[in-house]
Amino acid sequence: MSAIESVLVENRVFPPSEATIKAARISGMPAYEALCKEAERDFEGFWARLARENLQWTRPFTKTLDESNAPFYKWFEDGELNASANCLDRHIGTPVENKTAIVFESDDGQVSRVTYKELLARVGQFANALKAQGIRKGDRVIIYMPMGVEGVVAMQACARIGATHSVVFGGFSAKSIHERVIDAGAVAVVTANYQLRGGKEMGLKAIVDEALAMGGCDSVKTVFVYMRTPTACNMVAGRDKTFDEVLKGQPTECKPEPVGAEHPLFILYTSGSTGKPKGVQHSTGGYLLWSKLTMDWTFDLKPQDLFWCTADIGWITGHSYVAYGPLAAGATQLIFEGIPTYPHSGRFWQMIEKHKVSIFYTAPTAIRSLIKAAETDAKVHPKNWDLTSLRILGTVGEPINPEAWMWYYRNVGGERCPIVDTFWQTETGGHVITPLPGATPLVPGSCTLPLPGIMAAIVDEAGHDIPNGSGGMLVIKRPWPSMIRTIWGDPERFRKSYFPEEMGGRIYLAGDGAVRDAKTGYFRITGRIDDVLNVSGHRLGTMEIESALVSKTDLVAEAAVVGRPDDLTGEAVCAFVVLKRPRPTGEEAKKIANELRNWVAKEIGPIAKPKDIRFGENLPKTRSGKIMRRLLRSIAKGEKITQDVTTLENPAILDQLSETN
Ligand code: 6R9
Repeated sequence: MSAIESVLVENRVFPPSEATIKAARISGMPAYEALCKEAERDFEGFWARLARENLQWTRPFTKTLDESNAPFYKWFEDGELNASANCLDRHIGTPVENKTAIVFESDDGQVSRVTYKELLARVGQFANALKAQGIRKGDRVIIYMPMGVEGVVAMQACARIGATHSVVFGGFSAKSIHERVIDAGAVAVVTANYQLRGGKEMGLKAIVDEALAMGGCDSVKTVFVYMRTPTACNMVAGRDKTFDEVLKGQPTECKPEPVGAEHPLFILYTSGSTGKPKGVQHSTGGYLLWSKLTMDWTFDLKPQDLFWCTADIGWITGHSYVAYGPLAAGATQLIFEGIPTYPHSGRFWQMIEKHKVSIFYTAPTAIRSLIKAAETDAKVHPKNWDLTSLRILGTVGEPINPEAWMWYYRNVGGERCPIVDTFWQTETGGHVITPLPGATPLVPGSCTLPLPGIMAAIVDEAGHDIPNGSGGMLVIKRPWPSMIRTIWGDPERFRKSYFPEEMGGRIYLAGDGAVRDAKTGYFRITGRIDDVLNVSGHRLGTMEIESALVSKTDLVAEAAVVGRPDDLTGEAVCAFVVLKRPRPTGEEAKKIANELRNWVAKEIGPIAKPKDIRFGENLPKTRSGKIMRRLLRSIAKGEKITQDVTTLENPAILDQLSETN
């Protein structure tokens, strides 16, 4: 596509076809607007209606929303339900019970299927195994698992007995697990001996062992080990038990434990702008309502759909649109163990053809890398596969550039499938701003309009509305059911991070910049306004990476991390480092840069590895000693320096910091 076209396409509009509108659950813009009006007219009544229609309550709620202790909002508080019962038991005795819940494709292409009835039995049996190991309602369980049925079973089993799970992404380090075990006070870890990705067997249990050996993890009494491969792994007597051992003799029936609607279903750690990752705490009732509702609204789910969300269960997307939403909605979903580039970069397209996927949900970063692959090797271009089963496409995790959007629309969707560019966050629990496939006219690169009941706006620092056409901070002015409830163990940080006093302390600050189109009011997200980077759709705190770097105390004196734009990963990590020895150059600099990259991978995970590492004798600072991050961002981008640098003690460092290694 030419550069001119790519600029023009931003003004192009793709309305849904008449047929799509006619067949959709939310059929046309008037239907969307009617829901928005209903929410405005009777906010609580709207949510109460949806909560009653979409969830099964063992004890009905009588109060919808409690704002008395804002921003600690409570939804459906006196109601009781069980999340697992709402995902599984509710389908028993209906035509869904014998429907396939999960189609699993392993890394090496083997396919297996589980029906709802079978999944319920597996969840029940694992829930009994958890109980037999003394795990009770309210306990926290860490899950560190590969992508597969067992990870979902573990999450659902926790939910079934009222234990709060905290899934740690399989690419995170021992140190990350250690931090989360301690912060959450976990009593157990569920893991696998190995995971299989891209034809490689990678240890998971060994990393758990390393984490638990770091000290302070006495709360962990049991480690459940799923034997994904026949390869043996270290087992600590008395603590570690294989799935086979714990499941043996356990009945498949386990009564779901009713919990209050506000009971914490899970904690999911995510990067913030300061300090260690935040344990985002989600509720049971409001969260589940949202994941079910958005399956129907955003994905227009139909009984015959084959839904595929490619996200890992270690991320919020894998919670809402793998572990909970599709099951609560009674969908058949595909779960894939491997990676999009193995054994070749046409794997996704091949799998869509093979399983007749009808709804496909992935990240812009995956699309960009597959575009690049298809452009260099015609054999992996999507045109080599029959993708006519697709009817809806989705993206999540970062802004999608109009070029990538157009490519996805044309080459994957055959100019037939609406693309839902879903904006949301770990904290929002599910989609908040997104097109609806049978209603919203699409504009490439825009997440378009808020879902009904989401009072999204763009404001200035004081919380005043900014007119359409000008950029500002994205906020949500009223609470919504699936919002973050608190930061686990740190309510003050919750309040400070998301509900700034300057805005009155009740409005949710998303942490993203956004602008609304002057004519249509459509939202376009312009990226984070805090010190959070988005690398391939993964959130990373600059502070976290800085702490990791300076924790290499034999080598690093000081470090500053910023993001810079990257064609493939959206943003790339760029680290400026002052060593405790003379500034290295040439081969030595390359060697140390690699050593530091591997160190960061070990401390946080490979996704946090800095792409650029630059060495200076010192860092540019203001008179008061603050690192001039804006200046560093310009240097990282390779821009000409226009900022005032007269306060710099040693202007020569600007040249030093421009050299990459
Ligand atoms: C679901 C998820 C949240 C951050 C968010 C924003 C970015 C997500 C986006 C998007 C533009 C979209 N983001 N979706 N930016 N358009 N459709 O990704 O959660 O990992 O917590 O990241 O991702 O910057 O603030 P999480």
